[in-house]
Amino acid sequence: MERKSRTVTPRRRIAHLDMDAFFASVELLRYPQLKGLPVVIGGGRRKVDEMLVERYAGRPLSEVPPQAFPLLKDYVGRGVITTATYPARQFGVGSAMGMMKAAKLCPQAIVLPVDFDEVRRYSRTFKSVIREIAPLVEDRGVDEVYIDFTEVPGGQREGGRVLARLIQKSIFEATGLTCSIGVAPNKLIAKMASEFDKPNGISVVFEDDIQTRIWPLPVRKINGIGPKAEAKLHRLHIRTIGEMAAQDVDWLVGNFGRSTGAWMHDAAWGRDDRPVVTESEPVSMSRETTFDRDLHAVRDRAELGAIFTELCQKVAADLQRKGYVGKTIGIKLRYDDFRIATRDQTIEGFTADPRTIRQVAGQCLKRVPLKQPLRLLGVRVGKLAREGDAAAAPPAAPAPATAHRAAEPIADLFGPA
Ligand code: TTP
Ligand code: MG
Ligand code: MG
Repeated sequence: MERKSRTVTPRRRIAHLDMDAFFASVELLRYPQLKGLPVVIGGGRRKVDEMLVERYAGRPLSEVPPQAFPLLKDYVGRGVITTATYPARQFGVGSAMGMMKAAKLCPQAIVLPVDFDEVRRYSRTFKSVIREIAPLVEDRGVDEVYIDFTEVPGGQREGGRVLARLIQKSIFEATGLTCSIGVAPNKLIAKMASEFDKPNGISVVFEDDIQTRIWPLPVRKINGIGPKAEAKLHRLHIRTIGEMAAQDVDWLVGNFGRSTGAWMHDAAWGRDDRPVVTESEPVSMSRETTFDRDLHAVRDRAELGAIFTELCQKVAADLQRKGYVGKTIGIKLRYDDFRIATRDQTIEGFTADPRTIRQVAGQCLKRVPLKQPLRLLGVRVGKLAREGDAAAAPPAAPAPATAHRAAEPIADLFGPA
C-alpha cells in the first residue's frame, strides 16, 4: 500500500546557539579568579598550569593570584589570538588578530593556551544538555548548533524565547558556561540573530522583522558571504543586506552566476528552508537546484527532465555513500513567484536506487500544478534507515507497472499533469 501525504507543518522556529568566548570561558572555569579581566587565548602550548602549580605548590589553581599569570606584553613569539574574553574585546582585541598587535592594544591581558581536551569535553556536555531538551540538533562545530524548535514543547511560546531561556539556564547549570541564542523562521536568520545580543543573550526574530532588523546589516553578516563576495558587492556599491534585497535577481545572477546570484537574492529576503539535520542520524537527504532562468514544464521539458534525473542520481549517491536507504520520496518546486510546493510518497520498502527514486519522484511531480514557470527543483528521500538495519524489510522492488513507467521518456513526466 502506498501512503501519500501533503505535509502541513506548524510555523517553523529554528534556533542557532553559540557559546560565548568559548575557549576563554572554558579557561575561566579553571581560573575563576580571572573573571572580569581581559584574557586572550593563543600562543604555543606552554604549560601554564604546571608553571603555576610549581610556583604555588600545594594551593588549588583557583587560588593562584591573577598577578601570577603571564601577560600579553611579555609574550614573545608570533601566533594569532584564538579568542578573547568580552573584557578584552573592549580593547579591540579579537579572534585571528596577531599577538603583537593585540599586545599593543591591551598589554595587560592575560594569555592562556587552549586546552583542546577540556574544550571538547565541554562541547560534548553542552550539546547533550540541549539534546535532552530538544532532540533535533545539528552540530555546527565545537561551540555552535542549530536546534529545531518547531515541534518542541515551549518552542513556539514567545516565538521560542521560553525554550531558549530554558536551554540557556540548563547549560549554565551543567557547565557554568553562557551562550547566546537566536530564534528565527530559519537557519540563515537564526545564525545572524544569535549575534544580536552577545554575550548571554536571546534574540527572537519573526518574518516581519526582516526589513527592520536584517536589512540594515552589512552583507558579510550573511553566513556564506565571505571576504571575496563582500569585496565584489562593495565594488558594486552594495553594502547592506537591504541593498542586496533591492537588486533584481537577474542582476545578481549576472554578476555572481546562477546559483550564487539566486541564493543571494533568497538570503537577502530572509528565505531559507534548509532543514536542521542531526549528524548521527539524518532525517532525510535531499538535493535541490535553483535554475539559471525560470523553466517551464512544457517549453523546457528536456532540460528539466535532465536536471530532475541528475538530482535523483545525486541523492541516491549521497544515500549510498553514507550507507542509508529511505522509504519516503519527495519533490520540492519553487515557482517564479517564490511559492513552494512539496509532495511526497511513501513506498513499500527501503531504497537508495536512483531509478526507483526517479520513478517515485516522477509520480509526485504529477500531483503538482506545472502551468507556472519554475525557479527551483528538489528531490528528497526521507524516513531513512541504516542500510544494514533495513535489511529485514523487503527491498523496494519496482512493480511491473512502475517498471513500465520507468521506461517512459523522462520528458513526459514534465507534461501537463
Ligand atoms: P566563535 O564562536 O567564533 O567565537 P567565541 O565563542 O570565542 O566568541 P563569541 O562569543 O563571539 O561566539 O568560535 C568558537 C571557538 O572557536 C573560539 O572560542 C575559539 C575557536 N576559534 C578558532 O580557533 N579560530 C578562529 O578563527 C575563531 C573565530 C574561533
Ligand atoms: Mg562562540
Ligand atoms: Mg561559534
